[in-house]
Amino acid sequence: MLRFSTLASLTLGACLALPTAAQAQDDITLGFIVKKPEQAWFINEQDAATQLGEEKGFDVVRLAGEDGQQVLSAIDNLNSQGAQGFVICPPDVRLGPAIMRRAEQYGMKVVTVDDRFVNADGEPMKDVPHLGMSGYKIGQQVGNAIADEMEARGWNPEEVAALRITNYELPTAEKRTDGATEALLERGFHKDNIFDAPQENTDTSSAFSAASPVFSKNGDYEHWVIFALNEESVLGGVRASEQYGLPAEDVIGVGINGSGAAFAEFSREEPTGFHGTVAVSSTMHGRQSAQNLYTWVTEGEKPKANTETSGTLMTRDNWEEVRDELGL
Ligand code: FCA
Repeated sequence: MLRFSTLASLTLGACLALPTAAQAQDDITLGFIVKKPEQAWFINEQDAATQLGEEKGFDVVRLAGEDGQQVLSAIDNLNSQGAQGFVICPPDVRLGPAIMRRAEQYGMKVVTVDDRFVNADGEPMKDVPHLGMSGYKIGQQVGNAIADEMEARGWNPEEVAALRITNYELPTAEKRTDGATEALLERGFHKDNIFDAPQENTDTSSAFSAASPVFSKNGDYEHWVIFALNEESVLGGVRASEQYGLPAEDVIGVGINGSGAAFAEFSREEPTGFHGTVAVSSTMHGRQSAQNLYTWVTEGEKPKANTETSGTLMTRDNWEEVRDELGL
């Protein structure tokens, strides 16, 4: 009796084990690592990827990678969870080669979102599929939106200064502020009236610190325009202009992203110097990059080397409409 039941349970165990093992082969786990896990843009990207996973039946592990060490631990962590690959917006694009080495050790597939890896020569790592904004074009939209609003307010370009918050270590940031600069110059902005505030990071506090001294050193200008790689940074500039004592009607800040940071600003009772932002669908960025990786893992089809997305100007007047159109 004892023997029979042992045998029976062994047989039963083997039967149960079979489907589990077969299923394990189909189980897909993908990581989604972001450089700024507290920013609405990245929360939304991770949410969208998680949602796609729920629809398609794969797991998404959301991780923070705020510096190189944290990214490498995140990859180790993913490996211990059996992940087949990950989407990443790296904290520093120059970490690309180190990140790829670690991922290759584990046989993981990698796609980048938003910020594209560069190699030791500073060139994009073209063999790692990427999805990101069309930085220069979106920058031009920013410049034109500022120029339109300057005209609407009847400002004389001679009396207008620009606070350009820059981040030249991040190629997409450089393209965005270059695009905005070119558009402004084409629209008659005075080159000598542009003042740089190099930020150390891509967030509001680093922009605020970079911007404050620029206002105090250039007190002669009546009107200011503000642009940067993203709206978080433009908001840092706007907060610095307020602290310096500039009224909202003398400031035109235009950002990029169209995330919760902009919605909160547009929802304030009184308008601020934050005039608008070029909104891009973070929902689409998160969903599409996860989809690309999933297709690669499950069907072996490597995604396109580079996908560039476009944007729509969002202001206090239309932000809810644009938000809904972009599925934000
Ligand atoms: C960069 C910026 C983010 C967002 C993203 C698309 O990573 O830091 O704010 O604009 O590109």
